[in-house]
Amino acid sequence: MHSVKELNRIIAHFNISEKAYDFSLLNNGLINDTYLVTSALNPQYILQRVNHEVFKDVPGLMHNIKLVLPNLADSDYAQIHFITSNSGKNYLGLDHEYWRLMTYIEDSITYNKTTSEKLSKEAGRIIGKFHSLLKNEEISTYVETIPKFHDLQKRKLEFEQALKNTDQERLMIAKNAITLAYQFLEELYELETFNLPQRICHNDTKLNNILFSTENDRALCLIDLDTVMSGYFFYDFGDAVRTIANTAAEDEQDHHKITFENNLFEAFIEGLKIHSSFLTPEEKKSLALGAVFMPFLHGLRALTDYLNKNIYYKVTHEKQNLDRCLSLFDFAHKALQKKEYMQSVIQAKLK
Ligand code: GN1
Ligand code: MG
Repeated sequence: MHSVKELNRIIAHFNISEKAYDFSLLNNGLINDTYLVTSALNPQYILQRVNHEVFKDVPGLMHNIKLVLPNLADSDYAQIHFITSNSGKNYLGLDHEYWRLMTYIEDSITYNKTTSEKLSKEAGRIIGKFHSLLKNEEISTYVETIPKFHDLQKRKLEFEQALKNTDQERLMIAKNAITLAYQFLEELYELETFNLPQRICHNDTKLNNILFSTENDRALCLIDLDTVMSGYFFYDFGDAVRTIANTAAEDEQDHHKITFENNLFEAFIEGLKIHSSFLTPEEKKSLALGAVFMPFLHGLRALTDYLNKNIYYKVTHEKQNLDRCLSLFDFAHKALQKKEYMQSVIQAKLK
């Protein structure tokens, strides 16, 4: 946590009018530090310190954001502007840290979970919109800022490395989760057999990365463009489904509360349908398994981090990564039971 004095010193390096600003920490992300910047009680900007332990190539990441934004300039998609720093870049490098300043979109809100079909449908619509605006992007002009970010083999290797390095106590406590991880790995190899196009993806399309209007519940745009780079559409699909069809928190310990809600899933597909003409038949076939894959992959990463003593994600308690893993595995299991159902909904609606 930075002091107001420090934050004012940082913000002074950006091309904005000089005022005394106030800052409040927004606690949603697990990686970066995000502050809401206000003046005279009015929200004005979002200031972020980018975690360069996680994002090893911040200039590359900001290059990707610069490339992607003009494509998203559409009357039906809200625009986020990055304020230039006094060196003319869309970020500031200062004392070995990286900062960026973005415009605040008024009358907007994010949700960690929802039971609303309207919001679920809107989430599907905006993700389809994002992809249809980017469908012609030249993949090779984007930097792969976290190589193989959602690659199963990479995450499996990291998990096995963590198993070797961890202590006996953690191995005992995580015993169930480790057994479950190996069972899922068997299930998911099928995904590697699909022939899918690489796309510029958001790569972190959980519900709380979608901005909604407070006035009419319309989805405005996707936020958190840190992981915009190449990927497969089922990544963005699966990340959305795991946070929309499931109304429980990512680290919910009471697994009875973790459910796969058919009505929210169907509403999401209804919304996606509006902008789904870019999808290939093979991509459509990959989606149901994608909704199992993404919660599993995030669960595996959380388990790996638990075994590594919480060096990657911010945690509020020692076992939070393990709780997150078990909750995500539980949802992955519930999604797997709905695989045929998901396939039939997708087939019927995304023609
Ligand atoms: C991390 O910090 P945040 O919430 O934007 C993670 C995502 C996970 C998410 C879990 C770069 O994102 O992959 O889905 O936590 N981002 C990175 O909620 O690892
Ligand atoms: Mg993110």
